[in-house]
Amino acid sequence: MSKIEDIKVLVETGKSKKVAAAVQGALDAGDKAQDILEAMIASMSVVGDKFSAGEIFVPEMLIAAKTMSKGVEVLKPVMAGDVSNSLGTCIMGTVAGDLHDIGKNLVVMMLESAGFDMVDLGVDVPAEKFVQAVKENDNVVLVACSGLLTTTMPALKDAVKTVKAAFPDMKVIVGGAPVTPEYADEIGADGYAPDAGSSVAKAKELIA
Ligand code: B12
Repeated sequence: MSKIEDIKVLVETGKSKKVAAAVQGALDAGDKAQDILEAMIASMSVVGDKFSAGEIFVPEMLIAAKTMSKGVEVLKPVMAGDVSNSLGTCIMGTVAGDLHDIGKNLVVMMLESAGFDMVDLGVDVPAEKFVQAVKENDNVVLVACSGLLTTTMPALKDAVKTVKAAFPDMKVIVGGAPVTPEYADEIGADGYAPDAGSSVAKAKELIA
């Protein structure tokens, strides 16, 4: 089995103590950080499918998530860009009622590498807290909201509406598995990106 295949098995089976060494091993053997990351993302889909099929439950999902996060920690310094010019501050969080943060953390990592000063509000962020963070931080140019559940899509709408009501000119980008470009448009967001990689181009386009 290739080193990347090994990592996928470790994430899918939640072997959090072994994953960091495996990721480092793959890097040392010449595998690209991006390929390792994509493999781990694919593994989370496998985990989601198993959950849907009733083969695993919330605790197993949680352990897989923890495992992936430990793997990402090893990739972070490798993926970080060398940025000297700040593009401005971006406030990011997962919306109210939603505890999913792996995707958000990847977007934070990519935007940070691209030159944004990131303020990460974490998960389960009430709409008002995004507004408060815009007020409390300097040079905020972008608000980014993540939502992973169909049940928290209204919270995404609420976050966009609340930020726009307080700061009509503030650019807001949204994303997360159930979000579509049409939905982003419908709720008044300025932009949407399907993944962390493409979030960089969209974010830069929005603040240009
Ligand atoms: C791990 C996981 C969990 C973990 C989360 C731990 C953590 N620290 O994040 C735990 C165990 C807590 C969890 C709980 C639940 N989960 Co869950 N979970 C998942 C799982 C398996 C993986 C999610 C993930 O990390 N994916 C990998 C990342 C990299 O992808 P991503 O999040 O989509 O992010 C990418 C893009 O979407 C985008 N992106 C994300 N955010 C943003 C924001 C912006 C601005 C932009 C531009 C882009 C962007 O970029 C990211 C990187 O490329 C998914 C299955 C799946 N296929 O997604 C289910 C899934 C999301 N969960 C689901 C469910 C049902 C739940 C629970 C309700 C289960 C329960 N009965 O309790 C709870 C809800 C808890 C809550 N209130 O939030 C369902 C959602 C179904 C739906 N349509 O709503 C899924 C799809 C599983 C399934 N197949 O049924 N879950």
